[in-house]
Amino acid sequence: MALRHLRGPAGPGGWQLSAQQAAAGPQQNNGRHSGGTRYAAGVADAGFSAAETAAMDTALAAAARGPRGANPLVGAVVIDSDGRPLVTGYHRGAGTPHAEVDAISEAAAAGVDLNGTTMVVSLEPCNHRGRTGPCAQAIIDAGIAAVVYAVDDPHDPAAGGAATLRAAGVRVRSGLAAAAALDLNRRWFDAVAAKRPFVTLHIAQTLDSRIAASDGTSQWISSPESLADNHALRGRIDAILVGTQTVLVDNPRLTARNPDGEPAEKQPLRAVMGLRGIPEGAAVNGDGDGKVLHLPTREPREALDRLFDAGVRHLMVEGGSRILSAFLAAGLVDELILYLAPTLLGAGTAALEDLGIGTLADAQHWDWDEASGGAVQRLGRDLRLHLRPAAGSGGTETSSDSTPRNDADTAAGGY
Ligand code: AOF
Ligand code: ZN
Repeated sequence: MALRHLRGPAGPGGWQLSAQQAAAGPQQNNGRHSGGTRYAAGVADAGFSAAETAAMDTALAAAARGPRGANPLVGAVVIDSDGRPLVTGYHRGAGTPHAEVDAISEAAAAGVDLNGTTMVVSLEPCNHRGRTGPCAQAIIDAGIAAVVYAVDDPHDPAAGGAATLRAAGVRVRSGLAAAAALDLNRRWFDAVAAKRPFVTLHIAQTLDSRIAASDGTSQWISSPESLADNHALRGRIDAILVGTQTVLVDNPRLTARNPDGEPAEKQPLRAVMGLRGIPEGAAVNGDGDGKVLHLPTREPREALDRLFDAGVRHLMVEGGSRILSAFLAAGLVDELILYLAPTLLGAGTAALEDLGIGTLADAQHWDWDEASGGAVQRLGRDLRLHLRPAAGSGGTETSSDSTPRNDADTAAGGY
């Protein structure tokens, strides 16, 4: 995996446009940028028509409807030679059709001929057959004459679609709305560059940030609707992670289950992090399906490296509070989903422990994430809050040395 055209992180985390993407203007179909036209990303996109610019806005809005995870959010709009939009597609998550194929399928279903049209897409069309694809070939097969895309795909196995399209005679330009497209998937680009899974962290808590009562009872703080939402997420991720403490205390199964309690079709790898072993009879061992992995470490980054080597590209960190805190303190959370129950406990286990923040100036800042269903949703009695780290805040990756050590995090305690 290598990066092409993208640079980063700039300081702790955060992406910058490359000189090519930020300053060179649209890349022309000879594969070299023209050099003559300069544009400030997000201000004016010289070299692109008003119809293409409007189509890219629509594509970015459509992209944001998909779920975050192993794959980036991508949208595609096809316009005719008069600039009229014909179809819009977007990617609905790893394993489902890519945005380009979604748009092409929509056209096929509606009987719309795409010969001679222009596809405007928020990421370079992929060139590989992964879980799906390759999109470049699907575009060629559909007879699409021109492609305008926002940013290059930095993911090596998928990259190279632009060259394939050009070789087939498709006119290709890139750089339109590059800043917005990079920002939409900022943390996904970071994860790809760092060769680690995209990390979603989940907290189910009371109004006063408790995840269990004083006596340890915690089932259930969340509404049935929140639990169902979380199980749907479990069915989309590659792996779910808890600490050994959670295995010893809560003995969770960590399987994805349908609302009727039946196991979902796709099950995540169940990962347990911590130095203590997993007891033989622990529910997490399942029925010997081999989908359980013990990670004998307390370092989030080390756990992520091992999971990445095991093929995990989207991880959900489930708990408990020490694991949640360690990932947050290390800046290794890309997406935060918080189920907030209208309940008070006043005492009990707090969702988070010390994050190593001693003064307000060091606070972690988060943005409300309007993508993937919105920043705030009502799920039964609960609120589901959706956030992502603010650019350049404490929520960006730091060295693991900054992970706070707890007194309890010893041989006796730990994860
Ligand atoms: C596209 N269009 O809508 C998306 C792309 O495993 P796969 O087959 O789903 O491929 C995943 C990779 O494809 C992902 O890492 C990224 O490089 C690219 N995502 N590409 O042409 C899309 N989501
Ligand atoms: Zn693709």
